[in-house]
Amino acid sequence: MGEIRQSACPLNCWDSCGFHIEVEDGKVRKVNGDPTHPITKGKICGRGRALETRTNSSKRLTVPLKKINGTFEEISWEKALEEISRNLINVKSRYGSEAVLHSHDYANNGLLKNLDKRFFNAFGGVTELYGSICWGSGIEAQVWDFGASHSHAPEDILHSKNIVVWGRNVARTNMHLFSYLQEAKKKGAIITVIDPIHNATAKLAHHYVSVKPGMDGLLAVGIMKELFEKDVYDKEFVEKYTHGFSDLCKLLDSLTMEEILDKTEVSRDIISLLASLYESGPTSTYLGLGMQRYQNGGNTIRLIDALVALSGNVGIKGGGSHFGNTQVGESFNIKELSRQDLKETNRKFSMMTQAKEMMEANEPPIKTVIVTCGNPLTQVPDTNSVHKAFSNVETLIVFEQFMTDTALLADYILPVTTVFEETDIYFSSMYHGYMNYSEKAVEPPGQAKSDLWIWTELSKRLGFFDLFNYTIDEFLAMGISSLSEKGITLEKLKEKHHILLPVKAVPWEDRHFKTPSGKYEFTSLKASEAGYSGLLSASLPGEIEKEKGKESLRYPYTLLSIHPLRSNHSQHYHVLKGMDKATIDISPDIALEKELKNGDRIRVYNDRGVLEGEVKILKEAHPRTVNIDEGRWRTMGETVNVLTSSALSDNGLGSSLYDCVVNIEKL
Ligand SMILES: Nc1nc2c(c(=O)[nH]1)N[C@H]1C(S)=C(S)[C@@H](COP(=O)(O)OP(=O)(O)OC[C@H]3O[C@@H](n4cnc5c(=O)[nH]c(N)nc54)[C@H](O)[C@@H]3O)O[C@H]1N2
Ligand SMILES: Nc1nc2c(c(=O)[nH]1)N[C@H]1C(S)=C(S)[C@@H](COP(=O)(O)OP(=O)(O)OC[C@H]3O[C@@H](n4cnc5c(=O)[nH]c(N)nc54)[C@H](O)[C@@H]3O)O[C@H]1N2
Ligand code: SF4
Ligand SMILES: [Mo]
Repeated sequence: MGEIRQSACPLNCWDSCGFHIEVEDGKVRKVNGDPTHPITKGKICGRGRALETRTNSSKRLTVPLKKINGTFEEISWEKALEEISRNLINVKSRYGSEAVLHSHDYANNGLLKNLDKRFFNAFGGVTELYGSICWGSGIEAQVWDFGASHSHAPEDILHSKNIVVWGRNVARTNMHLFSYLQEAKKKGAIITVIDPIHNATAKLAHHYVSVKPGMDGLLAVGIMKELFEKDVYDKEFVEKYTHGFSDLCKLLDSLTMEEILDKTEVSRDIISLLASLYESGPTSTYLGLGMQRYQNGGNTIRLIDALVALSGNVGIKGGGSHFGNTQVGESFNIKELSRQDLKETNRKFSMMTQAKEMMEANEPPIKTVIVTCGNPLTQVPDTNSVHKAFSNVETLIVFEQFMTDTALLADYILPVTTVFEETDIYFSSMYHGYMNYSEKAVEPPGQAKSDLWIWTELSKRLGFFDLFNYTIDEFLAMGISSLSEKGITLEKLKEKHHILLPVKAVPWEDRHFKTPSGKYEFTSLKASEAGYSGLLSASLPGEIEKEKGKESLRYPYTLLSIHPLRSNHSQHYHVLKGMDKATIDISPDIALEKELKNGDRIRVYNDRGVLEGEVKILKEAHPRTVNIDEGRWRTMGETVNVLTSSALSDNGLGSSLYDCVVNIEKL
C-alpha cells in the first residue's frame, strides 16, 4: 500500500466528500473515503473512486494543441500563450472586451476556480453567463420566498417525523442523504417519495407517489386545499411571519380538487395521505432539481415552499424545504477573489440560450470564446444550435483534461490538471456545510497545468500580473479571510482537513427572512420589483402542455434526461466500460402501446433532433415517460441534449430540460 494523503472530491455533487488517497511511485493508486469526515464518514461513490481512472487515463490531454487546417497539432505553451494573448488584445482593441465570451459551468467545486472571474474582470469585463441550467429556477424561487435558499444541517433529518423526498433521486445522486434516510427510517420516520419514476430511493420509502411530470406545484396546491378544508394550517406563522396570504387563498379557491386530480394524475386518497403527513410534522421536504427544469419550474418550487410554510414546517427542527444551501458558498470571500470592481463592462448572456445569443450578438459580435470547467457541446440544451454557434466562432479556446465534444471544436486546447495535481479547498452549496482541504499529491502528466497557472501566465502578457502575483496559500487565505473572525484560518484547515463553516443548522429559526418585507413571502416583492407579478400561480409546463393541445399529438411522450448513476454528467463516460451504449428507458405503458421489449432498437425524435438507442423498460413510471440519462457524448452516438429545449423557466434563471416532448419509432 502506498502513502495515504488527504484529499477531497471536486465534483459538482450534493455530497462534497472527504478523500483519503493512496499514492505510490508518484501515482494515485486508489481513492477512498476519509473516515474522519463528520458527514461523509469514509463512504464515497463510484464517481469519486473513478477519479483515479480519470487522472491516470492514457486519454488525458498532455500538451497544448492548436488546430491547423482542421487537424490538431502540438504547440509549445510559450507559443500558445503568446498567440492567445495577442488574440485577446486584438479583439479587445477592435471590438471591446465584451467580444470575448466566457462559457463555463461548475465542473469543479474548488475555491480557486473562482479566479477565472478575477482574470476576466481585470481584462475589462467580458460577456458572462447568468442563470443556471442546473438549479437556477429553484434558487431564485427560494430567494423570492425566503430571501435565500438555505438547507438544514444533514443530521437535522433525525428530528423529522415524516420525510418527503420530492423529485430528488437520492440513492443515485446524494448518497449521504440516503444513509441519513436509512437511519431516520430505523428511528421510525415515515418516508415518502414523489417522482414520475419509481427509482431506487422509492424502494426505501413507505409511500411512493407517481406524479405527472411538471405538475408538482398543482399537487402542492391540492395538499394545501386539504389543509385549509381541515383547518389545520399554522395560523400563527401565517399571521405573524408571512406576506401575501390572501393571494395564496385566492389561488387555492380558483382551482377545484377535481381539476387538480385530473392534471396531476394523483388520486384523492394520496392527496389526503400527503396532507396528513404535512399536518403531523415535523416534516422535512427534500426537493430535487429535476422538477424545476420545466418552464413552470420556479412556480413549482414556490408552491412546495408555500406548503411547507403553511403546514408550519419552516424554521423548526426536523422541518425545512431543502433545495440548495447557498449559505455554504456565501461563507467565502468570493468578492475579493473575483474582484468584480475591476470590470468596466457587463454584458450577460443566459446560460441556457448562450448559443442563440452568441449567433445574434453584433454590438459587439462574439469573436473569441474561452471555455473552462464545462462541456457545453454535451451539456447545454439544443445541441444543434450549440454546435452551430461554437463552430462558427472565430477563435475557440478550451481548457480541458480530455478531448471532449467541446474540445473537438476548439482552435486551441490547453491541457489542465485534475484534483490530485493541484491544491484547493472544496465545498458544495447543495447540502452540508463543511469545507475540505486537498493538497497536490502527484505531478500532472506531460505539460498539463492548472487553470490558475494559465490565468497567471496570461495575466503577465496582458499587463495585470500584479493581480495574480500571489502564492496558492495566499489566494486560499484570501478566499477564507471572511472566516477569520470565527477563528478559521488556513493553518487550522490544513491541520484538520475539514471544518464546518458558520452556517445555520436550522435556517429561519428566528423567523427573520431575507426578503424585502422580512417575512416569508407568498407574494414576492422582489419579483414584482423585477417586473414579474410575484404571485403564485397554477402554471403548467410549457412544451408538454402546448403539445397536448395539438390534434395530431406528434410528440405524445415526455422525455426526462436524469443524471447518470456512474458518471458525473459527461465526465466518466469515456473512462468506464459499457457507458458508450445509449439506453432509452420507457414506461411499461409505452412498451405495451408500441409493442417494444427490452433490447429493441428505437429512435427518439422531435423537431430539434433525433437519437437512437436500446430500449429498457422501467419497472414503474408515469405512463407517458421516456428517460435517457444525460451525459453521453456526441461522439458516442449522440447527446440527449440534441432533443432538449433551451427555453427559459418562468423566472428567467433556469432551464426547461425536462419540459420536452418526443415520439419514438422502432428501428
Ligand atoms: N450519480 C450522479 N450524481 C449526481 C450527478 C450526476 O451527474 N451523477 N450530478 C450532480 C448534480 S450537478 C446535480 S444538479 C444533482 C441533481 O440531483 P437530483 O435532483 O437528484 O437529480 P436529477 O437527475 O436532476 O433528477 C432527480 C429526479 O427528478 C425526477 N423528476 C423529473 N421530473 C420530475 C417532476 O416533474 N416531478 C417530480 N416530482 N420529479 C421529477 C426524476 O425522475 C429524478 O428521479 O445530482 C448531483 N449528483
Ligand atoms: N439533458 C440534460 N442536460 C443537463 C442536465 C440534465 O439533467 N439533463 N443537467 C445539467 C446540470 S445539473 C449540470 S450541473 C450541467 C453540468 O454541465 P458541465 O459542467 O458542462 O458538465 P461536465 O460533464 O461535468 O463537464 C465539465 C467538463 O469540465 C472538465 N473539467 C473538470 N474539472 C476541470 C477543471 O478543473 N478545469 C477545467 N478547465 N475543466 C475541468 C471535465 O473534463 C468536463 O469535460 O449539465 C446540465 N445538463
Ligand atoms: S461524486 Fe459526490 S458522492 Fe461521489 S465521491 Fe464525489 S462528492 Fe462524494
Ligand atoms: Mo447540477
